[in-house]
Amino acid sequence: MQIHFISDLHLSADRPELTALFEHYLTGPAQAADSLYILGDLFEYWAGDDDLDDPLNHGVAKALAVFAEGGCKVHFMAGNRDFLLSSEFATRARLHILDEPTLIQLGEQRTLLCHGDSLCTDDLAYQAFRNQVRNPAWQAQFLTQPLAVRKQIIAGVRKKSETAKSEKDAAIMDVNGDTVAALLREHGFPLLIHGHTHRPAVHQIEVDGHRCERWVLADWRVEAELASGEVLTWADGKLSRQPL
Ligand code: LP5
Ligand code: MN
Repeated sequence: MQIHFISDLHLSADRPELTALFEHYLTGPAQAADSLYILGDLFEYWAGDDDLDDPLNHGVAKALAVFAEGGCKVHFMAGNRDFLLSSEFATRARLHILDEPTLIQLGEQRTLLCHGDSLCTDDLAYQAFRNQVRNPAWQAQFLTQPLAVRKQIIAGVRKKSETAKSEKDAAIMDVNGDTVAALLREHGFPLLIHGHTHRPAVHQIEVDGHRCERWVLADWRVEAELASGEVLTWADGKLSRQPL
């Protein structure tokens, strides 16, 4: 029994090396997995399921569908860049969309999954933005606009976000300890797995006398035209990281 966790691939047409690495992963190491959890930011951005004819989106959905037909159950949780991904993509890619957070069992270990952005509560500007764009009424209104207009708006937001990030203290873009503790308390002190921060690590934390672990997934990236990624694997009762 193997369970895989990945996040923050940020697939985009600009970085074909990443898509190739993802396809290599699906046809290679992922074949050993019984379940795959994609914990958000699979895509650099997702403008709506009506963008499924885009070659990258179509290709990724197809690769996931072929993979799922091999018998692995694939789960997807929204990230801050692909939260508009919805049932049409899910059907096409043969994956199952998860609520955030979701509690699963890894053997005896109760394990809580989230993307991670909701834990970054010191980043007030981001949380205000998040509250706005995660509002279902806002999303419904946004989706009424033509795809090309949505892509233009997203390009503008991405630019603003990059400028905003360059002006933020790195510490406020990490998780807030009290927010993590409150989440773990609420869910009965499980192990926590998330991505988003691009700060892969295992943190040992104590909440109300309970020892918990927080596993942070690595992002996938391209450096000097070389793509690298990572999968977190649960096998033989323990978690380990495999570089790709
Ligand atoms: O993703 P990452 O790690 O680079 O940065 C995030 C936060 N930024 C975002 C924005 C996304 O990166 C870009 C948009 C993705 C597409 C979404 C699709 C559909 C929605 C359409 C939106 C109109 O999530 C960044 C955090 C960082 O993580 C670390 O946690 O700091 O947050 C910001 O930089 C946000 C800014 O601080 C404030 C918001 C700026 C944009 C304001 C534009 C207002 C437009 C009105 C529309 C609602
Ligand atoms: Mn993210």
